[in-house]
Amino acid sequence: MDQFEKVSQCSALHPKPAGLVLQYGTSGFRTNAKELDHIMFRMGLLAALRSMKTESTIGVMVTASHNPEEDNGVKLIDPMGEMVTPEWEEHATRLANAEQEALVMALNDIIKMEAINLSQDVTVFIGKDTRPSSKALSQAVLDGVSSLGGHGYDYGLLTTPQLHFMVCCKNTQYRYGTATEEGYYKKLSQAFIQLTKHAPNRTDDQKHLLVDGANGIGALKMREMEPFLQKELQVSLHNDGSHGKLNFLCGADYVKVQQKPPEGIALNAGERCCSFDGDADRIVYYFIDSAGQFHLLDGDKIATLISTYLKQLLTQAGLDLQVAVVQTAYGNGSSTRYLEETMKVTVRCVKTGVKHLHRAAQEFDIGVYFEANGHGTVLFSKGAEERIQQLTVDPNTNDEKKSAAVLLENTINLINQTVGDAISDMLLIEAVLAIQGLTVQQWDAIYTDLPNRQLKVKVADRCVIDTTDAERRAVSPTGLQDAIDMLVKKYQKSRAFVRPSGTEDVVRVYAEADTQESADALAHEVSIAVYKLAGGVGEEPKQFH
Ligand code: G16
Repeated sequence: MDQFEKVSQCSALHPKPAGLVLQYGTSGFRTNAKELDHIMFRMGLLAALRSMKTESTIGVMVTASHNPEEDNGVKLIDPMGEMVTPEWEEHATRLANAEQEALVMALNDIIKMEAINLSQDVTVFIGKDTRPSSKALSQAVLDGVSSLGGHGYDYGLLTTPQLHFMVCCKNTQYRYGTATEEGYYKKLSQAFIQLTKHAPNRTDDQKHLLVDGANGIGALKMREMEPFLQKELQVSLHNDGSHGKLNFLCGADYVKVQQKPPEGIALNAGERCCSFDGDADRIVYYFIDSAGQFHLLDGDKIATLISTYLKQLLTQAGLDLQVAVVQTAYGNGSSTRYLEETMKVTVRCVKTGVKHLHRAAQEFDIGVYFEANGHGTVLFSKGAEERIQQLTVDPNTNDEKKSAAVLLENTINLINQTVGDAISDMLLIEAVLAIQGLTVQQWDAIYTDLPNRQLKVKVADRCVIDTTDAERRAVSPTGLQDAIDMLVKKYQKSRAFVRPSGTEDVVRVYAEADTQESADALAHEVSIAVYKLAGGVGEEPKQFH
């Protein structure tokens, strides 16, 4: 039987519902798990082709991250652990939407377009999150890989960033680390322990952290990692999946959007707490002050903390490397102003989706990228890493410079440069706070966020909204941007934008202004404009409570 016959036969076991069309979104395909069996089989096929084309190991992660438990999705991982390229996203959409009888033809089109040598070996690493649907869906991926004669390795339960890490380790012949979970835990924990040696007098309070695991995979993996940390970080794990529902009233997305602590954690005033999302690639920090007020330290505050720390070390080491911060339209206006005006770092604004931030960050010596929702990491160019490394071994370097270079080297080892990683980011933040002797309150006080609000609007077809200028302006439907401009003018220090979500069937609305009341009112008014001008369905949007 030739390969295509085998694909035909196997795909009949994973049939596509006729007429169903799904788009490759912000981070891959994502929808109700019941609609995904054929998508997973086909992404197995695509990963096999990508492996042939790149002559490398490719990753496929079965997860819907922050979405509710009944959803699922798939993220494809390229050889260096980054997201697949835009051209291959198009191939993914074509393959996903080919009707059953046209699948082999669609496959052949990609093979021809990419000039793929079908005799090439195929290796695909597969991971999954804790959703009940993930087991069967990852089997569908494996079926897709094997129907093209490839080897699929099922690593079972993993966080998304662990799989990115392992793919990168494998393809760099283990220069990046060992391609196992243990390799991941060892690399990160050793770097963390080295860094905390520079903060020798940490108290028990400083070593203690509350973690909300979103009832997801991050909680399981945090528990596995704890022994490697040798009590240098003592975690109280909540929402660990033992009873609550995934992402329900907890997790990074809930905390960021609702601007309140998750259920399932009793917070004492001043206690440091962080929340992961469902696949542990996002993190936000927060605390309650003595007056009971909630303080959120989101991706913008994380980017500020880390870039300040890196800039100080570079100055101390005498290295003239350029640090830039990459944000999206959701970046709080105060953070952008602080970064540009006070810290004098270059700030770049790109479209939502870590794939866009990652590419922009690669253009700098050191690119710190974070979405406000807590999704991000730091990238060091090869040249920057080499210069730091040289300084650690140069006999002519003075002690102060050498010590800064060693800190930078350990910092690089602690960071998962392949993608945003809640566990790696958490350890980095803990290390930076310790080294700089900062409390969470002092970190929070670096600048004050402009009050803001995010809302969702249901419309018949969210694709009617098209945007430009890194999603800050809507070009369709007609009249929507004019309406937003008029509404924004009513408030002080105000800004608002709308964009179709790439992970949920909604339009997202963001507004910020000088007071919370104004931000809430503006977000509500913009939501109504979206509802009226972009085909809203169901009840008219209500103000946030
Ligand atoms: C994914 C992407 C993020 C993005 C988020 C929301 O996160 O990786 O970059 O910010 O979706 O996207 P949207 O607003 O288009 O729905 P995750 O953590 O859900 O994979």
